[in-house]
Amino acid sequence: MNFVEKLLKAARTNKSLLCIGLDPDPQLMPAGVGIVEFNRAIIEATSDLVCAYKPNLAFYETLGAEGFDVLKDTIACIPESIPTIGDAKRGDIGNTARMYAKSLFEMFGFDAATVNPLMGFDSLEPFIEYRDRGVLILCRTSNPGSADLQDQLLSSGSMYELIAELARQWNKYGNIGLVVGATYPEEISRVRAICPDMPLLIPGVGAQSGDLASAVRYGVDAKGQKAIISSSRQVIYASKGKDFAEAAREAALKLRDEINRYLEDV
Ligand code: OMP
Repeated sequence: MNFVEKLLKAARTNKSLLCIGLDPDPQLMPAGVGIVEFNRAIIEATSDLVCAYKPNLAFYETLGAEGFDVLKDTIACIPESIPTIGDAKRGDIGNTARMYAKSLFEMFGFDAATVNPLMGFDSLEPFIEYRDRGVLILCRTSNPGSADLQDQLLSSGSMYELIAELARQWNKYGNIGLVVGATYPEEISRVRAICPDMPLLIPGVGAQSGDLASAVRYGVDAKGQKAIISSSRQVIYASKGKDFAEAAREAALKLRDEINRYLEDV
C-alpha cells in the first residue's frame, strides 16, 4: 500500500483528517517522564483519532546520539496502519539527497517526508523515486517570514504558486503533496485550485493560531479528503500533569470532531 492509500485508509477508519505532530520538548513535558514514554502514551491515547503522526526530527537530533534510538522507538510505537511523516524539510544536491531519502525512508522507515524545493527538481528526485512513499514539498509555509520568498511575484504569479505548478508537473508517480500553513487560508485555496488531487499537509492550527475552519474548507479535495491538518503543541502539551495522555486525547478528540463539523459545511 502506498502513502496516499495508507493515508486515505487511516482517515476513513478513524474518521479523521487530524495529524498529531510528535515534537517532544523537555521544557514543556511533564517532569520525570522520558521522551519515549511520553510519545508512547500520547500515541496509545490517540491512535484511533488520527490520520497520521508527524515527528519533527529537530526534537530528536537535539538529544545527540540517543535521539536516533528515541525516534526509532517512537516510530515503533505507531500502529502499522497509521502513516508516519518524517518532518525534516530536506533539500540538497542529488547524491546527498539520495542519502537523506535513504535515511528517512529506509533507516527510519517513514511513509512520507517533508522536503524543501529551493534547490530544484534534482534535489527532490531521489525522494520521488521511492514511489510508495509520500513527498511533501514546502509551498506556502505557516511562519510570518514565508512571505519573504514564497510570496514574491514572478511573471507567472507568486513563487508559491509556481512551486504548486511544478509539483503538479513532477507528480508522475502520484506520490507528491504540498505543505501549506493554516495561517494563510487564501493561499490554501489557490494551491488547492492548482493541485486539485494532491494531499495537502496543513500545519499551524493551535499554537500558531491558524484558521481551522478555512484550513478544512479550502484544504480538502472535491471528495472532502486529502487534507492533513497537523497540530503539535496544542495536543501533546494539553496538560503538564500526570494526566497528560488523557488531556492529549481530549484535545485530539475535540480537534478531530471540530474538523469533521467544518467538513459537513464543505
Ligand atoms: P505546532 O505549532 O506546535 O502545532 O507545530 C507545528 C509543526 O509543524 C512543527 O513541527 C513545525 O516544524 C511544522 N511546520 C510548521 O509549523 N509550518 C510549516 O509551514 C511546515 C511545517 C511542517 O512541515 O510540518
